[in-house]
Amino acid sequence: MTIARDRLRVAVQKSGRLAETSLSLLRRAGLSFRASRDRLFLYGENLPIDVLLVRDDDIPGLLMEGSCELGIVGRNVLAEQRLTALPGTDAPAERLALGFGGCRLSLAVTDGGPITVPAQLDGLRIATSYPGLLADWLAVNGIRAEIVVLSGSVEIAPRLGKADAICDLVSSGATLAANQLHELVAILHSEAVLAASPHPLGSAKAEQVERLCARIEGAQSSDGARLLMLQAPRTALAAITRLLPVRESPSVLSLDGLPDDIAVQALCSGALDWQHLEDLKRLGARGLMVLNVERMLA
Ligand code: PRT
Ligand code: ZN
Repeated sequence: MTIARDRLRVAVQKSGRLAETSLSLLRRAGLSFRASRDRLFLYGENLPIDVLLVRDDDIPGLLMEGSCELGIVGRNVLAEQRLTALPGTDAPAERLALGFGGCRLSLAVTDGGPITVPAQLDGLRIATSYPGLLADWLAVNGIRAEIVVLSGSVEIAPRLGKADAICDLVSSGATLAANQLHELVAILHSEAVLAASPHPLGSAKAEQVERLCARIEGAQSSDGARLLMLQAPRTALAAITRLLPVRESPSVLSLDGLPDDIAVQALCSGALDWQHLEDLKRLGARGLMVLNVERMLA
């Protein structure tokens, strides 16, 4: 099925943990928007790309029915949808990992309780909002447990006597600790991902998707990227390169009238603090300059 709609549509969480960062990522990819009156739609002003603001749980369904071509959603939601979808239906695919909204889906048990390893869950009850992912993990690990499906407040199930363990999202671990629970094992590592509709796209839209993905990757890689420029004796190059948190091979240029010297341009990630610069200077570098990288395109 080819989708008959000219503009690309990206589904994004309306409010919640992923909402703000998802929109700021799209803005950093160069998109600008105008909100509709009902605030459910953001019209792309400079590219034929609109944003639909929805609940995160609705995003896989919107991709499957073809109402949106792309969506930003937790891998946990996407993977659960894939495992619980009707057989024969095409599931949306993860296109890019986006590096925010990090968390893990973990099995957790009561502090000081008898369960210390997952195998001891055999024959017990586990409360979760992720029955698909939990059932899959239990099957792979040969554990037969009863899955108690809850839509929220999973962490209080053991105290209410509804379950012997839980399987829930954890980020800092504070919620588990506040409920006298601790992690046994993480069954899925999650983060926000760009997911794509399984439906084939026409060439114009496919091109827009590629363009947006390249821009998002560029926006991600320019985060924390610095360009270091310096001059140094040619003999110091190897020692200088060893000191740098380089992302790729530095460019080495010759200097007019100075055959024994070079200019180096290196794309670096992470901190390039005063100590780094002083260490480079000690190796003979001079004219050191660190520049923030505004935009990158691979
Ligand atoms: O309204 P809508 O349905 O859109 O939002 P929602 O309430 O279902 O989702 P939301 O905004 O809570 O989470 C959206 C996505 O953020 C999730 O699908 C995950 O991919 C990701 N994410 C990252 C998290 C967490 N971290 C997280 N800590 N989602 C939920 N939690 C909850 C967890 O369920 C538990 O209750 O936070 C609690 C644990 O946090 P810690 O820090 O105490 O460990
Ligand atoms: Zn939700």
